[in-house]
Amino acid sequence: MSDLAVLYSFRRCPYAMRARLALKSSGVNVELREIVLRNKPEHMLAISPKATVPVLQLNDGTVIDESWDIVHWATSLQDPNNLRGNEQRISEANQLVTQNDNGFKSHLDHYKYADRFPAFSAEHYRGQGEEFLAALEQRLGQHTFLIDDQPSLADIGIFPFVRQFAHVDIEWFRQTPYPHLLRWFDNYLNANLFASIMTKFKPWEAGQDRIVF
Ligand SMILES: N[C@@H](CCC(=O)N[C@@H](CS)C(=O)NCC(=O)O)C(=O)O
Repeated sequence: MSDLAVLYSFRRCPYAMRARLALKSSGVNVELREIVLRNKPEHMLAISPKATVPVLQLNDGTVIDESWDIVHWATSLQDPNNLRGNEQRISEANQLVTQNDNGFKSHLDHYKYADRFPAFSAEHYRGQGEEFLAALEQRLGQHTFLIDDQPSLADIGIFPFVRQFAHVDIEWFRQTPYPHLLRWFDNYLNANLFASIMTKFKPWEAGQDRIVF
């Protein structure tokens, strides 16, 4: 058995991105197994029948298959960039990420795949998602990052979703009246941390050399 925890991940999944951002930021190494959603490895399905990525299996067999739990696991082990901070900062990040996951993500999916949700137009769904962007803009007008002037769990937890929303129609996104959000977006997009989690890997196959991430 590997001495490293194993992470099943999918490069373009925002939940998996959030987990990889936390792992890279913390410096906790794992064995990365890239998957494709239409062909999930048997081992991944065996340890996590709900069949979503990311999935992390620790060497004692424990399975963590919620991205936000992986973020907490990694940053609790070590947190050189101080993403966590005190209880209040962590709790604020948890609340914002809950809004992202329980509200914004659904608007994002409806906007991105509007043809599958013909009840309303893409613009309608975009407008619903935009309310969250406006709330982020307000925060980012007050400080450099979402919680304060330093990156926190909230920034790595939410950035991948804003990025996906932006890329549905990047020209629209760039002309929105949210200068602070655009600054924050560009800052993260161009950051080495983000580049470091977007390396492309071939889908994992049993028996291959392990990829230490
Ligand atoms: N709440 C889960 C959601 C993960 C999730 O929905 N991941 C998507 C990909 S972005 C997935 O694996 N979907 C299953 C599929 O498309 O087969 C988490 O935070 O980890």
